[in-house]
Amino acid sequence: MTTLKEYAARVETRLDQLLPGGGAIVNDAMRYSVMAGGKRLRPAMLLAAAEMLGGAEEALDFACAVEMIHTYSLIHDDLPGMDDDTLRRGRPTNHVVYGVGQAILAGDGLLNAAFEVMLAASLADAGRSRPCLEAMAEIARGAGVRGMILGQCFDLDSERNGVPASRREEMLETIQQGKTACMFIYPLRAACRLCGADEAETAALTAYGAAFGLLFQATDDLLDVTGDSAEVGKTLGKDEKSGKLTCISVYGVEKTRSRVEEEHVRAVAALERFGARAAFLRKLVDDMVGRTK
Ligand code: GRG
Repeated sequence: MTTLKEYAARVETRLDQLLPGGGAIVNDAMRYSVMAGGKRLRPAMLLAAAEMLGGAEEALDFACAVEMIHTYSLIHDDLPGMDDDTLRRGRPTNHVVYGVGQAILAGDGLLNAAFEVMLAASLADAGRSRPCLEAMAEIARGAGVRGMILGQCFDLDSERNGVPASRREEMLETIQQGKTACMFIYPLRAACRLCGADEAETAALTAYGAAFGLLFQATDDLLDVTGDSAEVGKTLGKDEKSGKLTCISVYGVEKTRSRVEEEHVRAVAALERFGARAAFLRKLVDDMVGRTK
């Protein structure tokens, strides 16, 4: 079985080739955040799902595009107008190093570069354009205003304007489904499109992605109160201070732990139909349960 480390190494080698070289500060700023490490969970998931479904030559470039979009979202999330953070992936955040203006451009540049990469893959072989474009549509859907951006929008709005007690649970679900789970669900669905998966396989991987995403966010919320900042590589303990809607503020630590267990069971169940071929995806979610970074 391929390990997360091996998938991450493949992705990093290809990202290095795909990212534009020097010549302008924005290129340095893009590289600074992309090459700062990161767990590479989303691209690894796309690659592993594609392999499990029979493989697709374009999967690696699509995986890199997903990592570019994810990194853009982190750069923008750290800006003073959003989460206002100074530490990410164990390094000073992009705007601390390059200034707010360049950090905005670096995020914009990464989002655009992701679509350039996916379009280039889609145009490279006329016979493969349809599945590539369908995969690109999945990723655009997940990252857009019905997915990650929507989640971030409600996150910012609830922090700024508050949420009535009667709507906190529902709002938390909307935020976490959007800002976190969509960036697992839709890359998996993209792998399904690239590989011509059938409806049942696509539904199963969608269910896995949703459970994984909610589990991942719940463990992220737990780490914010129980984790070690040096190990996690970002500032911790901020959620409570900012009055953010999190699993902890809505459910408390114990219920959040139970939720992690429930989503774990759901994620594993969703993989059943794939049997031994899903070994990597199964291990990935197992490893998330007690993660410390
Ligand atoms: C700016 C449109 C826009 C969206 C921002 C990603 C995001 C949405 C906000 C970052 C803050 C946050 C808690 C997001 C939830 C998802 C999450 C935990 C992201 C961090 O992902 P990891 O842990 O990061 O996979 P690495 O650095 O390992 O890639």
